Amino acid sequence: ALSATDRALVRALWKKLGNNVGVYATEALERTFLAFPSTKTYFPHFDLRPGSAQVKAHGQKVADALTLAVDHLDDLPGALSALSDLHARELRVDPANFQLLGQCLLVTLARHFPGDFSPALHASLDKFLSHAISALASKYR
Ligand code: ZNH
Repeated sequence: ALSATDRALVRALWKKLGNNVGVYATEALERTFLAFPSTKTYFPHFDLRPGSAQVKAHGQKVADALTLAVDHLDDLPGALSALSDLHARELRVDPANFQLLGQCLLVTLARHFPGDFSPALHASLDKFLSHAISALASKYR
């Protein structure tokens, strides 16, 4: 589980991101599509070029889900349960892809906030993302 320190570090970072979580989530998505092109196959109906309004809108949705998760660190499976259902049953996204987006989010935030990105924050953010990802994967079976 996430320790009190993990929670505090993740919450402090989220506070710093403020209204820009969508900006970073969008950048992380763009990075995911470039670094791991197979992820693009889930978005045949999207314009995936950098700066795409569709990717930006989707980035904001992903950001809102992550912010909801940060607000429910005590119950990530509950907070992400409906979204897990959607990905498992309707979208049918291979959950291995969640790790790729998680990794790209970590790299994106590290690049924008190098001064904040201590090994301790790195570890806590990685833990948070792993827990959120396993909650998102929980309805697959
Ligand atoms: Zn996902 C959708 C979240 C990952 C694919 N997503 C979505 C949404 C959200 C999310 C919120 C919206 C929903 C509604 O509308 O209701 N995701 C998310 C998160 C994550 C994810 C949080 C992690 C972390 N996804 C993912 C991946 C992929 C995906 C990795 C692949 C690759 N999603 C998807 C799709 C969709 C979604 C395809 C649908 C889109 C449209 O719009 O169409």
